[in-house]
Amino acid sequence: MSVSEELFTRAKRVLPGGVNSPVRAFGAVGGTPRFISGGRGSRITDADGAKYIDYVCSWGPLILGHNHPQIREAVERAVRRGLSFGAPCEDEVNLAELMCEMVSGLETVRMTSSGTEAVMSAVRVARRATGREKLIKFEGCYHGHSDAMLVKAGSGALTFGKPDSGGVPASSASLTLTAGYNNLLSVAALFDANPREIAAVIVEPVAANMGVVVPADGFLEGLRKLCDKNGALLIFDEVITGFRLARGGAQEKYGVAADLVTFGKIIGGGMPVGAFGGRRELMANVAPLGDVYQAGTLSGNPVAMAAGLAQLRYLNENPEVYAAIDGACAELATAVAEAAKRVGIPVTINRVGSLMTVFFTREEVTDFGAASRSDGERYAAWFHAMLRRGIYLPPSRYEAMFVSAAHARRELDRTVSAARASFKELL
Ligand code: HOZ
Repeated sequence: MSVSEELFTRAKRVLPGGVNSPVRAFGAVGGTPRFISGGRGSRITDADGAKYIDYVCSWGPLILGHNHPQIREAVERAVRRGLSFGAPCEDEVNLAELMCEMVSGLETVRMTSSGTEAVMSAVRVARRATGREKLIKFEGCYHGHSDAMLVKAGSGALTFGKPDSGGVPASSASLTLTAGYNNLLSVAALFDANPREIAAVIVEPVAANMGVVVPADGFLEGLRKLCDKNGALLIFDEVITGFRLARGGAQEKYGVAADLVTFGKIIGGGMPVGAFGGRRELMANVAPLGDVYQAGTLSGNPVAMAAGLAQLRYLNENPEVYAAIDGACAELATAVAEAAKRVGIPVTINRVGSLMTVFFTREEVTDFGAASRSDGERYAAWFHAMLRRGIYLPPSRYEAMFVSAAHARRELDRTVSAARASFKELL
């Protein structure tokens, strides 16, 4: 029995399903999850000592790779000062200032401990500001696990075939209306059917929790117009895209301004952090300024703030990182597509910047329907064939692959040759 197998056996006795977040259980691909003992650069090592080139990168925050020296040193310095105060600290101001400098339209932010909390609170602000209760989200988009967002949700919910969660009161789910991603007509129809009732439209500007799905030309602009026309707020969930697609995230890349933006793990450099923010007058609804209650002992935690600040400072001072990781991911997507073509395996690869997904399908994947028609069994077989060759992919076809600044020529070449051999194994 491997160490990971032993640990998983023990874990299943004390953790539901042996994990603390469902996708990690390898339920969609089968087999035993690898328990990770360390990471450096693009590589992780499991409890049995096996090394992998990692394309999960903690689901996105590790844009500079694992254990980046500048972030580690910032954390070490912060730890020496203390772990948590439950009181304001300087780095939360520094981080908030830097975020507002990097993201246009962001005037005030509130730090949280996760993206889930950030979304939950942004939605509350939108409801308060508009005096309306209903929300529009998109089928296959994932915005964390608050009650209102577990309606036709992506990510782990989709991976385990439960886009609508148990335990969510029907009354709260009924306030969340779902539209089709890239389908503006479906959004317009919901506005028409619910006049002056929609508080906000929330969207992943690049969907990355049903696999990567690219926003069609005009989709995000169309949402902006529909929200303006109907007096609703537009919330961009940039938990994955924020500070990854560009310094200013998807808003900068696509030139569309949201009213409220949510951020996640990337602003913690690997530590548990989230945030939501937007225009000053909207955020003035948040306690203690306004009556939208939102709080957290570990919000603005000094160690997490130090890590996030070090990472964002690096990105701000070295903007060439973006061109480098986008180029690396583009090259990878092209080479993997060619490898599949050479052996006659139909794949559709969706990529935006340093995010990509390999869908086993002949169809274009522009929405949840197409993503779900891709071949999940083939993905699972490919996942394991790659894992055996030392490449760690997301253990679900409904998640994104993340390329970091530490994925250099050697890693890309190794990944492509592993992909070639793995595709052949699927024949
Ligand atoms: N839902 C997360 C990815 N979109 C996975 C979280 C985790 O398992 O760490």
